[in-house]
Amino acid sequence: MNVRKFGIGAALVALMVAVAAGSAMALPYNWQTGFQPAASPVMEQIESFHRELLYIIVAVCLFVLALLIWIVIKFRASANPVPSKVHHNTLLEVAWTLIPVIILVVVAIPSFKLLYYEAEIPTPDVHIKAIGKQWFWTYEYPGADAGFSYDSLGLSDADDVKKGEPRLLGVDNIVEVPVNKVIEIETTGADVIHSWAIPQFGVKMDAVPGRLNHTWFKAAAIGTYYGECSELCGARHAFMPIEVKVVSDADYAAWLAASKKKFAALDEPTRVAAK
Ligand SMILES: [Cu+2]
Repeated sequence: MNVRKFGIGAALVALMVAVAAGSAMALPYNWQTGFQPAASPVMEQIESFHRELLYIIVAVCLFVLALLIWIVIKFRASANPVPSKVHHNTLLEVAWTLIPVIILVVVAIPSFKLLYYEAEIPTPDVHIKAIGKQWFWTYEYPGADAGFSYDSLGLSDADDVKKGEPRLLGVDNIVEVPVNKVIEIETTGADVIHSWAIPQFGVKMDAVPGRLNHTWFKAAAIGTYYGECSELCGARHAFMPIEVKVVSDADYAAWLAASKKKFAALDEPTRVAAK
């Protein structure tokens, strides 16, 4: 009983911490049952579709449960010693075929709407290429105002503590993006299949060698968002996190200028070798 009490207490504390931290920094917590708070229009729609499905599923389950209980009681051996041999009931058979079809159509329409909403990328303000590698991410910011690339490696437990990052989620070089702007992410893999995923943005896109996949998000609030490689990619799959810092336009411009200088030096040997 004590263990149980402690578990619920810990869950409540974790919930309060998560609420206090606000939606921008919401991390998963023990005993969590819902999603991390949505921080992009796509994730908001995923959440509301999830809610609609939940209502339908609960209604179907309750209906089936009620039928089962009714049958178990009404047709039990003591109350019904001679079983009925009735079979075929056209009305019933048409109903139990048509009603599930109608339910599936009701589910399919918003489902396809959401799929298209996710797949059709609005005109992007920022374009980033994320290249999955065993076991880190390389990011490229192309374009005249950027034109640099860098590696982003997961931090050790000790470094996470030092930098105040959540365990296994902090990285050395963070991805920065401006708030309320359409960010297009192009993913590919350098060796095996990885997947670039940030739950709060509702983004999960496979990074496949020899292929370019596209996805997008529009971060609704300034803050730091975490994700992980979400395709089993080898021994250190669990150690290639994704960290995205959403900042104001001015901060983004400053970061871009500083990164251009910082990472240009690192790019130099590659450029010479490529000539
Ligand atoms: Cu991976």
